[in-house]
Amino acid sequence: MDCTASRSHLLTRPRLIWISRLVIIASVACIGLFAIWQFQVPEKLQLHALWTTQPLKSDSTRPFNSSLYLNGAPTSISRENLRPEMKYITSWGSGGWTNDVISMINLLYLALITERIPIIPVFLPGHQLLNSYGYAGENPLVFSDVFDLAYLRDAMKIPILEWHQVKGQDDFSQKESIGCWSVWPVIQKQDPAPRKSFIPWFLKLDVSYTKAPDWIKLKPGNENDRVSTFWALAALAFPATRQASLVPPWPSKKNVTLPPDQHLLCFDCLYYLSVRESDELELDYSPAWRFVGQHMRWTPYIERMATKYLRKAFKIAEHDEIPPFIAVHVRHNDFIDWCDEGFKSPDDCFAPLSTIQKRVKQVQDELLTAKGIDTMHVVVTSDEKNNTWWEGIRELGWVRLDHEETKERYGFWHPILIDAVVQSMGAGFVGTARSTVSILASRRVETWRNGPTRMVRWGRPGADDD
Ligand SMILES: Nc1nc2c(ncn2[C@@H]2O[C@H](COP(=O)(O)OP(=O)(O)OP(=O)(O)O)[C@@H](O)[C@H]2O)c(=O)[nH]1
Ligand SMILES: *[C@@H]1O[C@H](CO)[C@@H](O)[C@H](O)[C@H]1NC(C)=O
Ligand SMILES: *[C@@H]1O[C@H](CO)[C@@H](O)[C@H](O)[C@H]1NC(C)=O
Ligand SMILES: *[C@@H]1O[C@H](CO)[C@@H](O)[C@H](O)[C@H]1NC(C)=O
Repeated sequence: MDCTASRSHLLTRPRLIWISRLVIIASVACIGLFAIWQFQVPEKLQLHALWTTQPLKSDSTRPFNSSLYLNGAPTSISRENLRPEMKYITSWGSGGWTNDVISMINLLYLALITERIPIIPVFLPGHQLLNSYGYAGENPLVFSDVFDLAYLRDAMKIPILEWHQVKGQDDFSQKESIGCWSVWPVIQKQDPAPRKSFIPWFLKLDVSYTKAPDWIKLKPGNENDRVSTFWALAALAFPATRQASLVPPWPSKKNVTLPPDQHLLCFDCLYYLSVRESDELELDYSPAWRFVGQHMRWTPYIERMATKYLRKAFKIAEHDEIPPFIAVHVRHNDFIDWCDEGFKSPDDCFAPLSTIQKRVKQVQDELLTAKGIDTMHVVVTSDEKNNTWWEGIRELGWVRLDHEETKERYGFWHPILIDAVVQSMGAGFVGTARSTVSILASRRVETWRNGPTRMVRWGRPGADDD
């Protein structure tokens, strides 16, 4: 109805007052409802009041219009969809899930400092998992199903695209050739070829790589350190340094040779990146963590799922509050390859439960002293399959999540996704030194919960003794 109709007839003075009152009451109610709604996003999860470090208020209600940064809907060839006046950057994952999450953190930070629009690919199972899990294109995990992309865009104040918005991933999408930089053969010497990844295959990209210059390395000539610096790679995004660094490209699978693309800048591997020292993500000043990683909040979907698993583990009814707890991550299996010489058996190499218990106690004491919070509840997540070991966990009165049917019911990725979210919900955290899973979990607990953390050292008997 047109609001101006019959105006003079309706608006006598007392009516006007009534209407303005109604309008005020309605607005107050709306604002109230909005405030409650805003507040209820975290409340809905029934997290304990301890978790005060809430995310900044997201403007996620405003839909992101990807066509502002693309020509339109996904096209069969990506360059048809890229806008000529804008610049883009992308890269591929090629490791386990956590490694690939770190690569995406690095991609986003590189996008920030080069002022390019990042295009994020899906996560695919890594090479090492291929034999046990069938073919690589199975189970692609979309970044925005796990990470709240609207929140991340707001926090980073940059547009962020995903590949499925750029290029169709159906049978009609075409294989296209593109030139990318290759970092991998520069930062290590065992493998002289570009880093292998299933992502170009998944995206139907036929890549011709150009070997990046030697000066990208943080420690030139040091073969034991694979790190290159953010700004070395960023420099290659600009015309003069790029031009000065060009060498003949390797031919692609389709035997096409192309120099590194300037419109859509791409790298084979962005896992090993720092600004000033190796293993920087663990350190307080890490810009990749501060400008990107800390803003990669979970989607409500995956957070709800983790909460459901926690409730079941603690035997808590659906709407009851989850008590504050200590999250523990114990990494075993292939870490046996990294044990000290002469201690390559699990019992010699990995920390015994008594050591983990000691660290848990320290975190509990710290929480009690600093915040007056009693955290008798302990949740253990691990890649360990040995039931005798888990029996030891149970005897300590600690709980585990029931992943008996997780993969079958929800899919390939869900055990580690749910475990990572649960780890990040701890009031405090105890992890395994040198595990990227533990490193990200401890950064999340420190940043999001202001919680104490410890890393248990391992490699030989007594490795964690002070
Ligand atoms: N469900 C589950 N899986 C785990 C856990 N810890 C490790 N894993 C598995 O082991 C894989 C380790 O691969 P990444 O995530 O890339 O980590 P990594 O660098 O190989 O090993 P880390 O240094 O521990 O991270 C994970 O992706 C999981 O599949 C855990 O606590 N729960
Ligand atoms: C998105 O942006 C495009 C291009 O500016 C515009 O035509 C379109 O109407 C916008 N869509 C929405 C839903 O705002
Ligand atoms: C690839 O292309 C080059 C140059 O066009 C040609 O000399 C070479 O024979 C081709 N190689 C293959 C395997 O087709
Ligand atoms: C299983 O774990 C127990 C307790 O940690 C250990 O003693 C045993 O050797 C392990 N068994 C295997 C097959 O690794």
